[in-house]
Order: sequence, then C-alpha cells, then structure tokens
Amino acid sequence: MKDRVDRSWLDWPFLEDGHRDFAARLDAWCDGLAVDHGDVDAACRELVRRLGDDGWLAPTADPEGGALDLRTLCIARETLARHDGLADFTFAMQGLGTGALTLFGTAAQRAAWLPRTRAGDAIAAFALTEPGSGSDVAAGTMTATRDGDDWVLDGEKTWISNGGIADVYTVFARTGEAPGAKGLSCFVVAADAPGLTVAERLETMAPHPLARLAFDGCRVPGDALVGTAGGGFKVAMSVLDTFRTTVAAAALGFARRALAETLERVTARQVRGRPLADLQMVQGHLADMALDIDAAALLVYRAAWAKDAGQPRITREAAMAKLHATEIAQRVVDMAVQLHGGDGVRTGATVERLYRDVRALRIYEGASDVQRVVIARAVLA
Ligand code: COS
Repeated sequence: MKDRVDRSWLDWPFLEDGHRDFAARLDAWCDGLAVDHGDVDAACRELVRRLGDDGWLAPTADPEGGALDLRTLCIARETLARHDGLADFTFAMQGLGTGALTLFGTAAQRAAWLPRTRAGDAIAAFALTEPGSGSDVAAGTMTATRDGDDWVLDGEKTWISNGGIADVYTVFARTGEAPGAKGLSCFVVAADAPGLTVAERLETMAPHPLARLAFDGCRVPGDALVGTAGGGFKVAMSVLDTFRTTVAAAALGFARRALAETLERVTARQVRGRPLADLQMVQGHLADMALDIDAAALLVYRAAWAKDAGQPRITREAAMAKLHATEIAQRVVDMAVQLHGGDGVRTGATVERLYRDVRALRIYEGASDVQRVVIARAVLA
C-alpha cells in the first residue's frame, strides 16, 4: 500500500533531531512486525521480548530515576499504535507499570526492576482501580497494614492490564494516615508474593491481558513502600500526568492509521466511474479528519514538550491532550469505517480493528469526564 501517513508534524519545533531520528527508526522497525494475536498472552510476551531485545523499551524507565522523555514516549506510542495496537499496549504498560519507581523509587527499588523491564526480561503492571473505585481514586479501600517490618495487603484490584502475565505490580493501598486522598500509599509487589492471586481474567472487545487481582494477607517487605506512607495519591497522579499524555499519543496513532486507510480507500474505490475522493461530501469528511488529527497532535506535543522543558506539573495540558485526542480518534475511526462502507465492518478489516481498539481509550487512565473535571478545576483555580 502507498504510504499515506502524514509525517509533517515531525518538523514541528516541539521536537528535536533525536526525536525525528527515533521516529524514523521505530517506524522502519515496525514494518517488520507481524505478531499473531490469536493468543494475547503469548503475543504480549513476544512483543515485550522483541521490543526489549531491540532496545525500544529503554525510554519507558530510567534506572537512575528522574523524569522520562515524554516526547519520546509519545512518538513511540503513536508509531506503535499506528502499526499494531498490542505493540503499543505492551510498550505503554512497561512504562505505566514502573512509572512510580522511576519517579519516586529508591535506588534499590529501581535497580531491582527497571533494568529488567527495560530489557523486556520482566513485565510490569499498574494496579490502582478497585471494584468500588475507578474514577474516584481517593475512595479506594484496599488496605496495607504494618506487621513488624512487613506490610500486609488485603483487598482487590480490577481492570489491571497485564494482570496475569506481569512479573511486578505497582499497587496502591490505604495505609490510614488520613481519610481519602491523603491515606493512600504505593507499593512494589512481585507477582509471586504470597497471598497475591489472579481472581479472574477479563475479556474485552480489543483483547489484551486484563485481570481482577485478589490480595489476601499478601505480605511484602518494609522496603516495598514507594515514596512516603500517605503519599500514594500524589504518586498515582504524577504517573498519570505523564502516561495520560501518552494515551493521547496512542489515540493519535490509531487516528492517523484510520485516515491513511481511508485515503487509500477513497482514491481506489470508484463511483460512477470516478474515485470516491472526487465527491465534495467525501472531501469534507477528509478535511474534518485531518483537522481533528492536527489539533490533537498539537495538544499532545504541547503537553509532552512542556513536561520535557521542565514545567513542574502538566496536569491541565495532559488532561486536554487525553480528552481531545481520544474523542477525535473515535470520530476519525468511525468516519473511516463509514467511508469503507460494508468493508469497514467486515471482521478482520484494519478499520474494524481500529474501531474496537480505540474505544477503551476514552475510559481508562481517567475517563473523558474526569479529564473535564481536571481541566475545569485548573481553569477555575
Ligand atoms: N499531581 C500531583 N498532585 C496532585 C495531582 C497531580 N496531577 N492531582 C491532585 N494532586 C494532589 C492535590 O494537590 C491534593 O493535594 P493537596 O491537598 O496537598 O493540595 C491531593 O492530590 C488531592 O487532590 P484532589 O482533591 O484534586 O483529589 P480528588 O479526590 O478530588 O481527585 C481526580 C481528583 C478525580 C482528578 C482523580 O481522582 C483522578 O484523576 N481520577 C481518575 C483516576 C484514573 O485515572 N483512574 C483510572 C485508573 S488508571 S487505568
């Protein structure tokens, strides 16, 4: 297929030559990526292995601690999502699952896990959501209780991506310093910790490893605490500020692929002897898709650039990027399906896959209405 993907954004001043080079190399690497998704656990393991072997997971974690290069993470997710949603997923989870360690971990915590997750030798997961608290993180009820030098974790986490195949989880639990947001703490928990089990595997419309986890007297050593006792909410929010921006980048990748597929379709498909693209109504839709994509990309790389330039918090910018990019990606993909006609809903068609892949992005890591809450608070402050 003729490559119809717009890469002009790579020339934007938000980016440096190193980013442009990274994007070109990863794009070329993805051309050789053909992983069978029949068994998602096996596919994810293979993708982590291959991404790790070829060095692509390096930007997901910094064993020295400190900030990650958010523009690189966004370029990686956008590029991977454009080629293969599961490749994007595996990349993202290595970063989200270890974000608390990179940003808040001790040297020993970082040394124990980050070289392994960056090499693809260990799989990471982020365990925040509970059966009774998704959007309202401060309402989490899972507990962590001091017992001698150890902590004992009791409760449940659900919708945990990589649940079931992860080697390490960053887990948020109530340690009781205060009610609500100020009484949560973060822990790093190895998957083989006694008392941690996978209670249920969850199936979704865009399959990936997902589970409900049970912690039943799960004992971890005192040095499993990440950051300070009672500081877990801020750990979670700081990690989400970074990774919400990357969710927006993944949405952008899906949208760009949808537009590229659509351009191919409307130039090849004939109506009354002329390409579909000659119809003004079709051109109008193409214009809307391209405009939506550029506007979202500007928000994504504005947020990433602000973070990399040293802005202490990008809560508002990340929320704007996530809200807008995920909403427009849904619209763009939907229009791509529409312009493909019957072929758009045919099982196995690229746009049919994108239609399923893009939906969850408006829900996870802060649903669209949570992003509106975050933006409104920033605007009102
Ligand atoms: N970075 C650092 N600190 C932050 C922060 C951020 N992004 N956001 C909030 N905080 C701090 C606040 O400053 C406040 O601390 P102080 O009292 O010392 O000022 C504290 O954390 C509590 O903040 P707030 O009162 O805003 O918390 P709320 O309980 O009202 O929650 C929302 C705010 C709804 C925005 C939050 O719970 C959220 O993001 N929910 C969605 C979570 C999510 O993404 N779930 C999916 C799970 S991951 S797949």
